[in-house]
Amino acid sequence: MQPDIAIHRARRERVIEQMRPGVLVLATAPEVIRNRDAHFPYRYDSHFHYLTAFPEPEAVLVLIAGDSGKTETRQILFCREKNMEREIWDGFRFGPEAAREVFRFDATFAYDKLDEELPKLLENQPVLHYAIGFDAAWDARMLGWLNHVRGKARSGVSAPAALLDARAIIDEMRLFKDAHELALMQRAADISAAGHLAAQRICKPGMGEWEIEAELLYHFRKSGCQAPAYSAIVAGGANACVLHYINNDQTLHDGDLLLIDAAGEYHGYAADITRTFPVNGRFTSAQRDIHEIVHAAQLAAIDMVKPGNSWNAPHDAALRVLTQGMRDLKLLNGELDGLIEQEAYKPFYMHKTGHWLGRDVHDAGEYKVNGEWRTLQAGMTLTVEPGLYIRPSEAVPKAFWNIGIRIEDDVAVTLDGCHVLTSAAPKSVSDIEQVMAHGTR
Ligand SMILES: [Mn+2]
Repeated sequence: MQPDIAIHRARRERVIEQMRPGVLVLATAPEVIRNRDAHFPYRYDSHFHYLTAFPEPEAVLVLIAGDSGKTETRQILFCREKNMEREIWDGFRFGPEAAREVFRFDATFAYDKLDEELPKLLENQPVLHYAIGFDAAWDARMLGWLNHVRGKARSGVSAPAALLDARAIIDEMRLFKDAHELALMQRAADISAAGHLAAQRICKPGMGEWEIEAELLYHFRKSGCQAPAYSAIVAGGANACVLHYINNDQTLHDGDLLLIDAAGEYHGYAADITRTFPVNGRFTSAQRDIHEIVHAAQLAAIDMVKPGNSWNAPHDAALRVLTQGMRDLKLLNGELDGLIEQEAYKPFYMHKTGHWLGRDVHDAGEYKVNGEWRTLQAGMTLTVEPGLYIRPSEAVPKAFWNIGIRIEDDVAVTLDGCHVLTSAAPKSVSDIEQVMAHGTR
């Protein structure tokens, strides 16, 4: 898909309207060495790419918002020069001239000219917006440029008197996904769901967690995802009770469950899916009991995702169902409201029920405003992911030991409720057993 450049230019204009008057400077992510002279695969900065669609490293966005109308606004990009020698080794570079036309900037400069040109762009601007503290080396450069401008005070030039975090404006914009973004997220979700379906189809006792991981990554990449959205968790048996287990190097045993938390990234947008199913295709009765509680909690939470509800309403709904379910199974004893109030569920459920989802798997956006949980609104996208994790303990019947179950879907808030982006991944006990026995629901 070609990035829709008009959309990105319009986003920059919206930033300018909110920062007027002032200057914004936003660098993309640096390349990162993996070892010796080998790099990790390059991933641009999410904020930078949201505003530019420009994919190369060594690039800086500058926005200038004059205080009296559009004539003083400018959208500027610094990027690497064309370089035949480097392009033979590393591949195509746009270069400033083509970048200006293709990505619709008013002006572009070579990245090498930052020290020369950037201070000039800071002159006589009252406010500087940049990602303060995000990168120590960049902070040092920025302060150097600021001091350079301050040094010209006697010639009548003023330096920005106020520093603001550029991310405050952009985070809030990124929280609300437009149609273009929702389409990309749906594609990331569809590809990722297909990977989960494939994993359920091939899983058998004796396979390695790494083989299932390979199946997932194969599907993500083959269907067009550029990368996994995060390190896949493929956790058999007791490993499912380790929340961030990513070693994926153990063998899968008959009678155990397998928890998979994995998804792809598609043109900069993440999916985030978790499913838990029996390695041998049939839930034991204890596994089924826990799975049905988590599934019911997840449906109750999804039910609360609608405009006007508090961010925390899905979490509260999930807690209620999880706690009631644990009471029914005698894992907890006491009165429901009291158990919730005392957080008696905490040994079995120690995380929240979701997070914003978008370009980053834990996406930009505040969860509270003025100390109050945020109100859900159309265009917000989040995960809904309750779980139960039961470690061996004298207080728990042995049949439940080492059962770790999480069920996670990606949900977009709509005008009158919500849309589950990831419903193609089999989720219920019956759908999972069907798929594992017959390959299809
Ligand atoms: Mn998640």
